[in-house]
Amino acid sequence: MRRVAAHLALRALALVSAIACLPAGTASAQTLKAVKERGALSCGVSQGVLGFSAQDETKEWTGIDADFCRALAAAIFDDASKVAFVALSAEDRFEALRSGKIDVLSRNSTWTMARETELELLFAGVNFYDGQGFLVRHARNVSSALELTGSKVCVQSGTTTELNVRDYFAANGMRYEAITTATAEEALAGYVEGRCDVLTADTSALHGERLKTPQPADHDILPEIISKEPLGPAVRQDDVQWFNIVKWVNFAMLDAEELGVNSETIDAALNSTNPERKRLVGSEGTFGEQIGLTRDWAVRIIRRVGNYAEVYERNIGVKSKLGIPRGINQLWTSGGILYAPPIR
Ligand SMILES: N[C@@H](CCC(=O)N[C@@H](CS)C(=O)NCC(=O)O)C(=O)O
Repeated sequence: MRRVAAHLALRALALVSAIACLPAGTASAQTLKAVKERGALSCGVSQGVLGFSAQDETKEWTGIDADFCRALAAAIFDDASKVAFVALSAEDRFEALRSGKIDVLSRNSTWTMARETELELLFAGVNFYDGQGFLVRHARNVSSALELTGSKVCVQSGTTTELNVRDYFAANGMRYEAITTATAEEALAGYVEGRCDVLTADTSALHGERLKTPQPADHDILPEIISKEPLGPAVRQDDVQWFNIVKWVNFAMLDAEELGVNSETIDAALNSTNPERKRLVGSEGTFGEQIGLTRDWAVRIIRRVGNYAEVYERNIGVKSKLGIPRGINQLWTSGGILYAPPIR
């Protein structure tokens, strides 16, 4: 009896020390393995926000968030097409991530404290600094949001938008009636069909929604930006390796822009003697291996998807249909606030 008890105690001790000796992160490093075994990344996107994640006429997903999914797939598989896009409403997105239905959420989602503390998620960075605005008919003759008292405001549920509009009207002592809808499509229909006289959303999204109205030129985005909406990819809290992969894929695209490395100059960059470029492309150091990827992880991203500027310009930049200038989404070296830590 005593020998059995001693044996059990020894086994328990061995188990405890085995767990204690595991390198940090190993026990939870499941997501990358699961993605590789599945052969595709499961990436949560929106149901259709132009420039961010929306299907084009050929059902191809486009936008900076869709391209971020592709950048992750490129880093992992050296193939940007290995993405299963999962379209999610604002209400459903976080549960889809928490339950494991998706590996990462790349869907115009604002990094807030409660989404990390209450929903137990982690934002891996910011790929667009946005802010909330208002769209109104030009014919209404309004030039400031402070003139909107008494308005019916269309807004989507499950968003920060819904909370900010409440704060804004209360703070300014103004009345309004919220017409809350489950989808962006219904919110826009409510606005176009006159059930509400104002549409509120992230300003970048309003540019896209305006393009969907019958006469875009008949609608104005008011000058007030009433909130901070740092948008970026989110992951679960249980896998530090995966968190680092998602975080550094975003940073690599920004660092590549800063170092002047893009999809056209990537081959030349492989022979660069500049120390920062060498670390980016992996001709020096083992940074990719350290996050569970390959030495050429960033090369794969840049070659197959592009650096941040390329992704921005083709999806939302001034030459795209949306035509949104870089503004604060310039790199810090050009007067903006995008600043990625160094690869070193
Ligand atoms: N950034 C805000 C708003 C995000 C959001 O869901 N905006 C709506 C309004 S444009 C949207 O993307 N709808 C598209 C959809 O539900 O698929 C948040 O994270 O709560």
